[in-house]
Amino acid sequence: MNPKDQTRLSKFLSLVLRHQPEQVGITLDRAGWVEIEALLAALNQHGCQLDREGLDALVRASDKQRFALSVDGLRIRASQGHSVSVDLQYEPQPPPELLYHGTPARFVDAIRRQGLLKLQRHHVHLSAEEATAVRVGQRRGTAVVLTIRTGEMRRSGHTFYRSANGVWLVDHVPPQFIEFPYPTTKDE
Ligand code: HQG
Repeated sequence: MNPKDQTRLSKFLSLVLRHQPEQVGITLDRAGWVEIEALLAALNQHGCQLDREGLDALVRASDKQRFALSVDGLRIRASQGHSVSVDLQYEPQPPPELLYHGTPARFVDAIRRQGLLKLQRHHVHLSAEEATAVRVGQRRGTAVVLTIRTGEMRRSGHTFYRSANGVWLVDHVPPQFIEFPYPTTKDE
């Protein structure tokens, strides 16, 4: 499969496994898993040619390891990013002292007032690497990287989780724990 087709398929798989399983007529279990056989049959019925080998290649190639296979290799789920109601059952974990969040410059004013909100997702997503935060913010415009005092947040009672692919997850980041770069610009 060429890289362009692989990206297109990976995006569609993210859509199905995180947001709209009903698009291909499947349901996820409570922890977000689906039987691979059922998924492939459903995808093929909806005009998406993919076999087990192709799926395995796609899972391996995902730059952010977006998808996880069950230990027995029979089921698959997205590791994070859901809007459908699932409980991924990650154990709480102490975060490093600082984590990063990349956002487009135009959201910064609202974030100063409200902190980081999870909006449609189940959690606010934070990364350990600044470079990752830049990439996330750049998806929608000029990226501003916020530094989050996550150690301090944890000591004040906030619970953190880490997804199978290394994304840090938390319910909300109140503004007092956010360091904003200065000056921030609204230019896009
Ligand atoms: C912003 C991708 C205004 C927030 C990425 C973000 C990530 C606010 C946007 C993953 C706000 C939500 C998640 C507030 C937060 N006012 N804007 N109070 N609080 N925001 O996509 O973190 O490729 O739901 O800054 O790489 O951008 O899909 O979250 O800009 O890991 O695997 O509202 O999605 O991964 O956007 O991205 P999102 P995100 P995948």
